[in-house]
Amino acid sequence: MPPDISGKWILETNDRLEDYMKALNIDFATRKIALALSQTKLITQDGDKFTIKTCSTFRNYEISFTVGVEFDEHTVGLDNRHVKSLIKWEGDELVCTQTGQKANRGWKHWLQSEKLYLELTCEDVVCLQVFKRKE
Ligand code: VLZ
Repeated sequence: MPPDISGKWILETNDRLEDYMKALNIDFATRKIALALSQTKLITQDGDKFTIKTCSTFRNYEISFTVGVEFDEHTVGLDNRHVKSLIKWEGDELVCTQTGQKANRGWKHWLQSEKLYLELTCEDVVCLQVFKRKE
């Protein structure tokens, strides 16, 4: 059984988010706002079907997918690119590959000591976010 990452998660720490946003060519103003704000992840998980909502007071971003089924992702409000996204379980890690203009792009989620981890990768930049459960 894969781990259950569903729930409401609040950002606790952020490492290299600005570099990740720069690698995606996200503009200066958006980067400064995004860095200053907290983020909340709202995740629903029903078997292989997921919805992940990344929420802030500034902007929200949502994806829905089925594990193992590639889909067209348009990163509206982030870098506004079109990528082909494929998400799979690799052991206990939920791993996304985003194929498109940017090399080595993707993310992974995993649980570790009650925390939700997210590694966001683009080119040579790896951003690490740690979330804790929100009551
Ligand atoms: O999450 O890829 O949980 O889509 C920076 C946010 C990047 C800028 C966030 C501020 C990327 C706007 C989130 C707030 C919405 C991401 C995936 C894994 C699911």
